[in-house]
Amino acid sequence: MSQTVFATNSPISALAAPSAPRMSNDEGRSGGTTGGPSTSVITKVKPKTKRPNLYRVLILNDDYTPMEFVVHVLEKFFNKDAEAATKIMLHVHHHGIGECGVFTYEIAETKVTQVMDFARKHQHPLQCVMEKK
Ligand code: TYC
Repeated sequence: MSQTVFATNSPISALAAPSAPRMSNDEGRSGGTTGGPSTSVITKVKPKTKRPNLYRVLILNDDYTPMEFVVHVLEKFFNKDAEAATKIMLHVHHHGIGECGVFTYEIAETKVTQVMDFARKHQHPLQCVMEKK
């Protein structure tokens, strides 16, 4: 009687040994009572940490939104100090578009919604978008 024991590739075994080759062990298991042949299967446990997709949040220039409002938006939603916020605002003013920050999908989406809602509430046409990096 032989028994093949397959090592699992479960998250638990991955945690226990992130990259070491693992060999199953069939010693001492039932099913080998006749002393017949036994086999082992070696499985390589692949480290499986995935980097998240990242998204740029961008603001667009327009002719009507006051510069001070854009600076305020950058301070309020993107944690920029006055100097960094002013620099970004002027970049957008001169080049048409500029980066507020880089975030995972859900955070980027939330920032875009927050900025768009805030701009609408104050009746400014400021546009904010996200793009995959
Ligand atoms: N161009 C605007 C003005 O002259 C200022 C501005 C800057 C607007 C950046 C939007 O994303 C923007 N008042």
